Amino acid sequence: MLPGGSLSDRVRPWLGPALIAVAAGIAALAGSFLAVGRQPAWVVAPFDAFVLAASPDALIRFAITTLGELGHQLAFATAIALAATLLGIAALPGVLAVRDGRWLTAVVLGAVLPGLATIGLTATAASAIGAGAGAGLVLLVAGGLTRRTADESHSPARRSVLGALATAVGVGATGVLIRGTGPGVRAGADGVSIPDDAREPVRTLMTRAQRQSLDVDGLEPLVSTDFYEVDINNVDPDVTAEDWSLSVTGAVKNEQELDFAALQELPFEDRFVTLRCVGDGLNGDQMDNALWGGVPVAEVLEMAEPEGDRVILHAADGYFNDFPLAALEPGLLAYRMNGRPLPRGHGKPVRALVPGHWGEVNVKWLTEIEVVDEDIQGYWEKRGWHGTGPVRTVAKLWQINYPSPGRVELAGHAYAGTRGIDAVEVSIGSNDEWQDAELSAPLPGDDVWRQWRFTYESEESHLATVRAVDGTGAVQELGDMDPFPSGAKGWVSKPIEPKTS
Ligand SMILES: Nc1nc2c(c(=O)[nH]1)N[C@H]1C(S)=C(S)[C@@H](COP(=O)(O)O)O[C@H]1N2
Ligand SMILES: [Mo]
Repeated sequence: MLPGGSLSDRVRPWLGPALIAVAAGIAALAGSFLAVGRQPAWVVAPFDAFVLAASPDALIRFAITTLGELGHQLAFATAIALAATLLGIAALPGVLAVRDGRWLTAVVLGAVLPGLATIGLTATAASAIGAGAGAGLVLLVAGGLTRRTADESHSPARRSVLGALATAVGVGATGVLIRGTGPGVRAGADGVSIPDDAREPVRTLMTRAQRQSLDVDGLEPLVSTDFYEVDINNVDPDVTAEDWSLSVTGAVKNEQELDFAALQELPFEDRFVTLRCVGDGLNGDQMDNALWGGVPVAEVLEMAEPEGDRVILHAADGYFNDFPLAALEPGLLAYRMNGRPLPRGHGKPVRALVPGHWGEVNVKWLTEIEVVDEDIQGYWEKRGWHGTGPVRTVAKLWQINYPSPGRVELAGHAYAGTRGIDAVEVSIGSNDEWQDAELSAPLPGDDVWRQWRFTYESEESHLATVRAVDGTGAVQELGDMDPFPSGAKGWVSKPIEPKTS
């Protein structure tokens, strides 16, 4: 007999138990999901954090700039595979008991060990009970089918392996059916609708944004309907207002500790603020606007009396970022968004908004403002990004319409942080003749985007290019289109194919 043959003879008896263990692992993570949903207590969450911590920076950068959402999904799939493997290993003593025909022992071990592993990983009883029940159910089915076939070889029969896998799939499908696959709460899906119980200033400002939005087919209005989300988590922190507090520490005269009730006592402001990620592609869509409500950071800083000139903002997900205190001073501690409590995906209960700066310093799930007098490296700086400063100027070309033969409508949004947008210019065909686009009337605020629209006649294929001019008169920069490391530079160009009939 060939050596390969004998090897496969030695491997084969283990294949059944291994598959049952994998099924138990999958059912455990599915049971945990069924019990707690896509929450930090889900047993996959700690694996997700591990995958992120263990990934080389270059890989993370590639995932963010090149793969985008797919990068997140790959990391997530890795976390799920790791969780299933570890929980499967935990279930292995139970699986071996199935093989030995000790059904009851199998179910008890198969439930208790993955349950204990889950308690250890998440410190949450509900999650552990879900995991234990899922894995236990798989062993119950596998054991039942093994016993009934009374397999002489004591190797689990094919039907018990299939039964185990089917059970795992069943638990998983039930979880997805009941909990859905999205994040705990879909943020901003109904962002633009004004809540019935909206305060009067919110109603007025949101109505104004609706009225001032240019009427262009397919173009996002001035308050984003689907606000982008960028963060280091696949499972976002879930911090309740009751559990939240903010401390102001470090180089300050009076350290502060503020709970949510105390924050709500302080003066409140409604502000339109646009955010853009430094990783956003030149014509990408990681740029959005909302009406935020919260407390000016200055209120809290005044009580603390800072004695340093830089701050580190810390968050519940371990994220942190450092930048000049002067940039934070005009900022907002936001706890409302478009007339509703701040959604989980955008930093519930409180996030920082830093006027005119790249998204990454707008720390979500904010827990601490640490004043320092030295320059340290924040989360993304350690990974090679330079995204703690003011945003670059950009005009997006997000919509191309052909309303009638020979007629072309171009439109998009333009943003330059606190410099504001003075003009958007369009060039048709060549880059030496620029014409002014129509702009939406400015919304109140120092850090808000504008929409632009340009309509013209043409019957030939050509290239259209757009660029913005900021409030200081500076024209949008040309340069490296790659967002890494300090934001995409360049002008957006698109091929235009007018309808001729
Ligand atoms: N705690 C925390 N805050 C964070 C991040 C994060 O990963 N963790 N990501 C930052 C980045 S890179 C961006 S672009 C903005 C995005 O905010 P949004 O998800 O509300 O659009 O949040 C910033 N704040
Ligand atoms: Mo970002």
